[in-house]
This record gives sequence, C-alpha cells and structure tokens, in this order.
Amino acid sequence: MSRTIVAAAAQLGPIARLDTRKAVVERLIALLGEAASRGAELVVFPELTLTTFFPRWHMTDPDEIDAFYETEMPGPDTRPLFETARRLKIGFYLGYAELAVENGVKHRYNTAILVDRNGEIVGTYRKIHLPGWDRPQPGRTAQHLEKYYFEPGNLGFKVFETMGTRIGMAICNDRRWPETYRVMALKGSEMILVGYNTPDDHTGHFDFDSLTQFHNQLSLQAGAYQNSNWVIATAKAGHEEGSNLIGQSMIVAPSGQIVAMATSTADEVIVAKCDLDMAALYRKTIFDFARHREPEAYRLIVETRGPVSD
Ligand code: CDV
Repeated sequence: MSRTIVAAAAQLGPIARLDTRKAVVERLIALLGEAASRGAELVVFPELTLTTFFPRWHMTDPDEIDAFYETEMPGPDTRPLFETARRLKIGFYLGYAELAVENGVKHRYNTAILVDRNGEIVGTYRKIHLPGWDRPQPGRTAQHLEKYYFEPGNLGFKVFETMGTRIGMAICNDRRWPETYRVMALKGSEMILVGYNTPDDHTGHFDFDSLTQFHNQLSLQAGAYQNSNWVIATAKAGHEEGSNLIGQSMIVAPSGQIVAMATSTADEVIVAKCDLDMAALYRKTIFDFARHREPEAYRLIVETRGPVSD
C-alpha cells in the first residue's frame, strides 16, 4: 500500500509595513481553511510570513527593529493559527523572524517551525544561507540586509519524523545550494519544505534578474530530483512596499516534475497528493547513495568555503 500525504503551499500576496500580525494571521487562517477543504494534511507558509520583508530597509532604532521579531511561538497573535490547525487536524510550516535568548544573550534568526496535526511544534530550523549584506550598499535602490538582521542558523539541517514521513526544512536562499538538500536526503528526508521571498531585482543586472523565475524553478526541480525528495516551496509574492516578489509557489515530485504551481502573485493555495514511496524509488536506483556516492572525491566541499586553486 502506498504512503501518501496531501500537501499544500499557501502562498501569500504582499504584506504592507503597517499591516498588523492579527490581520496577517487572519489571512493565514483563511488559507488553512481552504487547504483543509481541499484535503490538505500539511500546509507550507512562506519565509518571514508574519510581516513585510523588512530586510529591504536599513533600520537603526532597536525598538523599530524588534517590532518585526517574535519572542515566543505561539504568541498572543499567532495562537489562533495553532488552534485552527489543531481543530482542522492539519500540520504546517511557518517562517518568522525569531528573537531568541540563548545563555542570557540575544540572538536573531530567520526561522521556520514545523507544527504537527495536534498543534505541537515538532521541529525548528534557522536559516543557514543568509544572502545580501551586513550593511547598506551605496547606490543600490533595493537593499537586502539579511546579514545585518540575522545570524546564520545554529541548528544545522535536521530531519523530523512526523506525520507519517521524514521532513526537512530550508528557507529561501538555502534552496539554491545543493548542500542543503543533500544533507537532509542523506538523513533520509522524503519531503523538504521551503518558504521564500524573492525580489526580481536582487543582482541589479537586468540580464541576471530577468532569469529570477527560471532560477527558482531550476533550483527547486534540481534539488528534488537529485535528492529524490518532494519539495513544497511557498512564496510571499507580489508588489510589496516597492519591491516585486516573484510567486511561482510549487510542489515538485522526486522525479523533478512540477505537479502544481501558483498562477497568481496573491494569496493562493495549491495542493498535491504526494506519494512518499516515490522518494524511495529513485533512492533504490539512480540515486542509491550508499552504492554510488564517492565522498572521498567531495572532501573540498566541507573543507573550504570559497574557490581554491588545484
Ligand atoms: N530571502 C531570500 O533569501 N532571498 C534571496 C534573494 C535575495 C536572492 C533568494 O535566494 O531568493
């Protein structure tokens, strides 16, 4: 008997700077309801779901900055989402800015949690590949200051056994790095969940930026196929505070085929029934890691960050 899970990507249209958490959570609850009515058992929301994508601005006032972070999860504003999910018996992935106190020291992470069908947090991931800069770049109209607002995640790429499958998490820029998927696939993941905010002006070079959507598909399809995983990827999309965020939320099978894709840049749910045994199929054949991988030849990947001369 095949094992299946009905998964949904719950894409969000733009969130304005002045939109309240309460208003955003109401939108999330509506999306959760629609996903449930279409049979979904697991819903993936975007990266930094609860606010506008604030790393586009350089803020210096600590109070202004802190207002974008969550200090508890669930908190008063997000609890209704957890309660609705529990009532609907639906699991979810939620990205948010996390302000954590570890050993008495404040840390800021770009975080995603995995919540099971009982409304319990069963996994936490903190974004490892932070794009952009740690200070504003002169001459750029669009800043991308994730290295200013966040530290690299300190939890590694874990895989969580839950909801009848093995789930890994990644956040936005992580999806472009093959290492992201491979580490989780080696740990036996069958599904990788990804939330993202991808502006179409990141490099500032038209020839590259015009390929933003192609690179989104390329990364997600390659990651799914080369690692024999389902990939559920969800965008925050549309014209948000002067920035154009691509949509293209999608569900990709372990074959690399896109089985569902959003057609708008607004709030939109896409759903697919995912056959989890499809992941095993490729792992027994072309991507039988134990039989075909040659780790000795890959040493450099973990020994160095950047290019080396041979
Ligand atoms: N939020 C992101 O990580 N965005 C990056 C952009 C800036 C390139 C991405 O990889 O989509």
